[in-house]
Amino acid sequence: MPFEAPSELPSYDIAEDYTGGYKFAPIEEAEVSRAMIKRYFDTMYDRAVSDVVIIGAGSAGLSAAYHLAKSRPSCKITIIEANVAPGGGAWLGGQLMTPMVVRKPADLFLKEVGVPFEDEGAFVVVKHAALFTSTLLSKVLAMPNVVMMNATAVEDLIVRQDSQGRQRIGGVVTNWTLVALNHDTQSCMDPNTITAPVIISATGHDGPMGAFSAKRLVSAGLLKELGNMRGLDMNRAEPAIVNNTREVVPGLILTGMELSEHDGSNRMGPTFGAMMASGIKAAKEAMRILDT
Ligand code: AHZ
Repeated sequence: MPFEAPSELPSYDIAEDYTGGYKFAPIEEAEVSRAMIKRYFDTMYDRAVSDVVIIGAGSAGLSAAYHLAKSRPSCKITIIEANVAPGGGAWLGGQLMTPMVVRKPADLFLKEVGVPFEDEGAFVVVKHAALFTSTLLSKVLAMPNVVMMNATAVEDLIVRQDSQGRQRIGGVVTNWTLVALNHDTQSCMDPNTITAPVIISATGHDGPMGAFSAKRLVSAGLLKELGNMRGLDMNRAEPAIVNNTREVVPGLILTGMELSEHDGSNRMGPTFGAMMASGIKAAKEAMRILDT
């Protein structure tokens, strides 16, 4: 017998009882499935056309999402994160230690988001990187214009040609990450697409999936070669990442450590202010493009 949703919602007035009589409102398994499926696929249907797609929900991608979503409440922002757990490398500081160092003036972002810290003069320290990431994530996901699809990988970029023959990034090609990781073991498992006039790529430095868009620009012939991330120098690296955050190909903005692979700039190691400021700059770039 197929499950039929009730036409009128019943009301349940069940009190909590922790003395041995705890009861839940009744449920059908199919209701649970449909509650998830309907919302998820309605969201996918809606976000097949987005205003901005952010690839990667690490510290740079989430900072971009926060600033953009707050500045433009009607902008449809879709975050695609390959991992099951969003947050990228920002669950810990350096060498898997918990405190997170943020150089001033990026502490202003912590104040805005509401993350407490200790002031050390030129920099501040958040007691646990996870406090930063969980607070930022909770704010970003609570914004009604933001959707995040995790466990979903960007496998390719949509490249369009304008009337003058110029190449422009017009969206992303997606697949479930578990599918994306199995293209070598199964015959063709075709992907899905999301179109958007602006893509912000924040996939981190090179790694199993990192620097995704920068590497794809090279293989697609849109960038001659990767600059490759240079050695660690906090004083050179942080301003370079923020000041060079930009639209590298029409329609595609790079932010965070992905930019160091594109440009060949230094890494900064375990200091996160540049990720936040670069994310904010990426959001400002996105608004500039949307306004032109
Ligand atoms: O899972 C990745 C991570 O959450 C995600 N990602 C990568 N490729 C993807 C793809 N589709 C969807 N193809 C993808 N998602 O992108 C996120 C990148 O987060 P991150 O924390 O690695 O990068 P970030 O640039 O936001 O922060 C870098 C933090 C670092 S690394 C570093 C150093 O090595 O010196 N220093 C800092 C502060």
